Amino acid sequence: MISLTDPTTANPIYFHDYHPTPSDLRAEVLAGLGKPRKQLSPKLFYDAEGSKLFDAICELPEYYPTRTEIAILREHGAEMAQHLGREALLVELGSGSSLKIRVLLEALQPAVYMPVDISSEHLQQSAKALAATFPRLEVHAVCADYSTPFELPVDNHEHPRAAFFPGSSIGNFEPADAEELLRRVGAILCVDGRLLIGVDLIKDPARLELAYNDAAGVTAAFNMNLLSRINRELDGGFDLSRFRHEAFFNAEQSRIEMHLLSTCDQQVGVAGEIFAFHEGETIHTECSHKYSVDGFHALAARAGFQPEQVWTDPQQLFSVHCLVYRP
Ligand code: AVI
Repeated sequence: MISLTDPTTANPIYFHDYHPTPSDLRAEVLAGLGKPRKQLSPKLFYDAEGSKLFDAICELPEYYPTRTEIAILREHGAEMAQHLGREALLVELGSGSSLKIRVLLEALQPAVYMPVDISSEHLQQSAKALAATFPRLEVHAVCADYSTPFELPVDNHEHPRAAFFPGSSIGNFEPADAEELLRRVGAILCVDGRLLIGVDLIKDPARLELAYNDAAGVTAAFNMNLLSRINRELDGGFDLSRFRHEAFFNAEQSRIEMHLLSTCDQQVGVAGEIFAFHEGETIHTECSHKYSVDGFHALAARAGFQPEQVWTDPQQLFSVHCLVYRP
């Protein structure tokens, strides 16, 4: 553990580096493109350019989840704070949107804030910025991959434990993996710990599809950036004019799927290997699962969580759940 405490701010900031294994881009891409149905993990979207494009997506008029979740947090923050408890130890899985955590920190006033993120730089920056605005807060920034098992660096139980997992990031996991992730979150929270989690709701497919096919083409650029990234980092030969973004709602699986579609028969070299594409073949790049309130409760129950409260917006676009861990 190292201290990042800034002498100009009173509160202590600690940095705990668990040295998460860096993902092997080459191995992941070659394995994904080598599958009979080509597939790449959505984790690969987030290089510097992809992260910028994702921030731009969150501002789009068609992409309702970010704005709607923030409105729910603003409207019901005080009630959420009552559920999570006073003087809590608040773990945030992925230190993503600083606006969401600020709204929650203001309402909750926890004793300890523990952001967990794989990116050391992003984590340290946001921990310092938050510490500066919340001078009573003790901050423990944990550099770890929350999608794999890890333990909290502070192991006392003097504070009620709570976790915050916003943004419907849970939707990017296959339901079985989402269940496994929640089980691990439960192990961190211990019995009676609370999880505040944002989940995008099933709705009119046209509305969903618009959110992933915005008029300005930002989501398309976000998806296509994966090919540019492979070109940049793995000496790839993708001709971007021969692929296009595709996003649609798969009703049977209740998920938006994003693909990169080859518009012709072609061969592409990546890291010294050649991959053949036929016209219309796709690389499946993302699933974004959508849930009903009851459907999500059923998944959470399988992981040992009981529903305590759920808040939605007037149009029922998005939900924020408070779940209690009682396996
Ligand atoms: C990060 N995640 C919850 C977003 C989503 O909606 O599934 C990623 C995204 N993909 C395209 N637009 C946004």
